[in-house]
Amino acid sequence: MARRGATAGPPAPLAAGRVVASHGRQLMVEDGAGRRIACRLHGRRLAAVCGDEARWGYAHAGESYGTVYELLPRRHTLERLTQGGRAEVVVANLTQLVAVVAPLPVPDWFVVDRYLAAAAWCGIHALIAFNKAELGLPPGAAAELDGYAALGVATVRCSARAAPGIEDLAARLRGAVSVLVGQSGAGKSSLLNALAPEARAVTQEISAATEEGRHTTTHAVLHRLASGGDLIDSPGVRDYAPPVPAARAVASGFVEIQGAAAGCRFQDCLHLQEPGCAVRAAVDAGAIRARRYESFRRLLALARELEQRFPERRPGSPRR
Ligand SMILES: Nc1nc2c(ncn2[C@@H]2O[C@H](COP(=O)(O)OP(=O)(O)O)[C@@H](O)[C@H]2O)c(=O)[nH]1
Ligand SMILES: [Mg+2]
Ligand SMILES: [Zn+2]
Repeated sequence: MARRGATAGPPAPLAAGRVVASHGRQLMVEDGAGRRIACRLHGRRLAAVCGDEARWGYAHAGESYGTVYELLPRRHTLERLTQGGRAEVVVANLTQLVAVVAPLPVPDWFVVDRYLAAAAWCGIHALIAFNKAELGLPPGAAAELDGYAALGVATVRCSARAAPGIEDLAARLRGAVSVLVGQSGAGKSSLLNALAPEARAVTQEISAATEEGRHTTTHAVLHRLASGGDLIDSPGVRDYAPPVPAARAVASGFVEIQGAAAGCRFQDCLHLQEPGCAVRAAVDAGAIRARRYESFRRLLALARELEQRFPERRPGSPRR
């Protein structure tokens, strides 16, 4: 059953573009001039995410949508752990992660730690934006933010509704490809709209082109900021978990635990009940925050659970 044009190869030459939104097989691609072109993926083997660099063209003259024929190798990717224990790429080619928290919904600092660990594992910079700052800080938030600042994590207090702070955030986004992550309702989309007022219209246009048409953020969308930098808004996730490395490497997601671990008696110390553990000693002495240590223990438990459920993931086993 010969389809028209089925045997035709990709048109030459292909143009370079960047995937700014992806929804199933339907994409929005931005070309070098900043034009957005609705595209489809060629063939079943390609799978694109927001931030992917693509090579595209029009399969037939006069067609209203383009076709992506090729995706270039990804540099940094933000991934999440699926129910089935697999790593799923959320966005590609980002350089910075912005964990957004707010007085409401009540911050889940364990989720913040999981995002920070994910950023460390994928080798990108991370910062915390405390949004809705005009509502004031809920109990415990100041201590948490000070704790992160002491670890060298930049924390910006800002508001999508009031001026102070948004300039600080804009300055930190300049020259970076950043993704806004965090609990649903923290104000990610509102921050994007405050930083790029045209984003609302662009988001609606993209939703229409990639069907849906809903107002809540259902998939990641990349926007260029007039103040400099690219910003990706992502849907809120109730319970983000990163693909954890092997149990022994989990500490590398926690800068202060990694630092203290050099003093442990055993090189393969997991920092649980081992004698001579410098990490436990630092927690007992208050030099490492107990809540951060609890975060570490939860991710360590997840790593061990995954090693049980998926023995092929164990270090030394052939991957996947
Ligand atoms: N008071 C206040 N409300 C905000 C602020 N930013 C966002 N909101 C509100 O918080 C709710 C969730 O915002 P939204 O941007 O959709 O959150 P998202 O799920 O993280 O994208 C909306 O009702 C916003 O109007 C802020 O800086 N101050
Ligand atoms: Mg949103
Ligand atoms: Zn130890």
